[in-house]
Amino acid sequence: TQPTLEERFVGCLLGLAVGDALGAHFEGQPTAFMERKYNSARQLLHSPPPGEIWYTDDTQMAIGIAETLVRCGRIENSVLCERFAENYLPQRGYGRGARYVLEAMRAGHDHQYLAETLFPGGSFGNGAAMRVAPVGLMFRDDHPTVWREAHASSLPTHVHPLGIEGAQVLALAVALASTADELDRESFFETIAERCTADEYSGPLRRAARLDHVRDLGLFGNGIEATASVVTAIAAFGLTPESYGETIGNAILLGGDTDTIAAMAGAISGAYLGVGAIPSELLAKLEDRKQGRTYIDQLARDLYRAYEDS
Ligand code: 8NA
Ligand code: MG
Ligand code: MG
Ligand code: MG
Repeated sequence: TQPTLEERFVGCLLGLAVGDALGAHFEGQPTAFMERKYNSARQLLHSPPPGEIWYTDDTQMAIGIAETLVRCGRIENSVLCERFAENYLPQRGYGRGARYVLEAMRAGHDHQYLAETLFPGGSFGNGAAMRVAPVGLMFRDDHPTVWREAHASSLPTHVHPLGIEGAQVLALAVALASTADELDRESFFETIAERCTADEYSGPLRRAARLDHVRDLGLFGNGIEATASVVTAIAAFGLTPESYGETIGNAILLGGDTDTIAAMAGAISGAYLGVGAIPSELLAKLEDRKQGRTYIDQLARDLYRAYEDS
């Protein structure tokens, strides 16, 4: 049976958080280490780390975006910055540039100038893409709006065209996944690729449509640059659309930026399959204080209601 749309909203946000929190255990590990430790995604999923799993900046910032959409119905820059700054906890593990920008935001300093000058041309890290999934849900019926609002959601920290387009690509993947009843892989990848302006995305997206073995997933990259992680996450989903666990497991087995790639892949998979597809043992391990599991579940339902009312 198909998940309801509300279950897809919840699946997307909790799928993002669980991918992030499980992936965070392996962040920065070389691929070879992961391959020695685990034979398969299934094995990784069946022997998760003991105790609670804690999410990182990826989920924390996705929460800020969802809160903004619930409150405003669109990306309102000042509200988004307020949510990012208020939610900011350095121990969640933010990117180097993001940390400077968010600390300036929090202190009431000129954070936009920093975002534009810290790196030449702005940041092309995957930080805009890792948090953008709620935008894909909210504007799922209207691709040009997904593209425009994903752009707006990037600007507080990521002004580099490749950082922005990475977020646009990921948001559109979420929008399409939340709409599909049975994934047509070819048209899924083509619909995203044809909206891209950067060959760095359209080329790999078209190759990902033809990916047929998990051993080739790593060819799309496992780094913190948006161009080395966004298509990887979408490709992990495209390889095993029927399984949330295999999707995030395969993403994590790549090593490198595991929390972020699994967060992005988990958000798409959850939007497609609904919250019921997230293994309950994993979901039960997700931290549940303050803005934890219960909060994220409710936030996703609030976002669903905001979507229905729009
Ligand atoms: P960001 O904007 O600081 O970008 C991340 C990194 O990408 C930067 O620190 C640079 O090394 C590099 N970079 C980005 N743009 C440029 C450029 N124009 N020229 C040269 N180098 C550039 O942060 P972000 O929000 O994009 O990063 C997201 C990542 O940070 C995610 O993986 C997330 O999980 C987090 N992260 C956390 C830890 C941790 O401390 N646990 C480690 C790595 C990443
Ligand atoms: Mg992180
Ligand atoms: Mg990361
Ligand atoms: Mg309506």
